[in-house]
Amino acid sequence: MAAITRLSFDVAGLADFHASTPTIPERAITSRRKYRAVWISDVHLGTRGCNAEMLIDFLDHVDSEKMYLVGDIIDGWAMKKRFYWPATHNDIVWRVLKRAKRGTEIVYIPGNHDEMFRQFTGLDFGGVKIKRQAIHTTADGRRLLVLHGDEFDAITLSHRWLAHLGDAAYEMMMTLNRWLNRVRRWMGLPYWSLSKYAKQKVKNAVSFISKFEEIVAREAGARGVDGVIAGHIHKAEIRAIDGIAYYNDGDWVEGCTALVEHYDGSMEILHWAEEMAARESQPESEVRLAAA
Ligand SMILES: [Mn+2]
Repeated sequence: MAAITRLSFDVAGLADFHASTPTIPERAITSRRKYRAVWISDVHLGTRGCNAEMLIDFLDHVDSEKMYLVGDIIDGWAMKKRFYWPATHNDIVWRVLKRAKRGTEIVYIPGNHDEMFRQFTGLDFGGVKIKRQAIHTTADGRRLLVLHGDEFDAITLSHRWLAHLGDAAYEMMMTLNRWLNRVRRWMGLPYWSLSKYAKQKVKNAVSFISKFEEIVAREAGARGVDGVIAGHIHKAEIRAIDGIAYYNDGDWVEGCTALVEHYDGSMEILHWAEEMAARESQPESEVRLAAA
């Protein structure tokens, strides 16, 4: 509970953000690619797994009229265990609030890792509206239900491994596996695979993902909308399931993806690690950005 109090203190401190400056300076806004709407989720701020620099780069290159934060933005679970909050994580909060101030309509739908924000549903923090769910109407008139997705955890039971995403637990298990087998070899014992056990878990995860997608799409169909946008499972996706458009914006722990809506209503997944790699091989575009 102590960590929650500490987190609340940090949230209260956000009021000073407009007067502060980020540690990584913000780049020119004139050259930003603009979309009608952007969805990001599963950022897991407060964990070592969060690719903060990559998200900062994304926010500095992409702009939108509307932005949805689809949950697990801040990882309250991880912060309860161990407080971790580097300056780059503040830089992300700073950029989101700055964006709201500039006129981007921002909707924050807390997930299960940041469920402490659900108590603020209906409130507005510096232009960031907190909601449990939202309906987004695309430029081509489609109604899409936006939710985090943990609502379906009770139905999709084999999800416990998800708690370890954005956590060092999985990596630690792999390291442990190496050491364990080094000792076993030294003792003349055969290889025993802890990683095989882990892979079995991942195999279960694959069937979990398709099950999740189908259940979420079915629920959207039952609610009479044209499609659904979720996060939660760290798997970016655009596909039709029984006539319902299923979208998932992915995450910023492994995939580093965002979902965007173009001005004609078409949707696309941006793979930011690939975008950054492509830009590095074409340094002139970076020069143009700096000059703008
Ligand atoms: Mn989640």
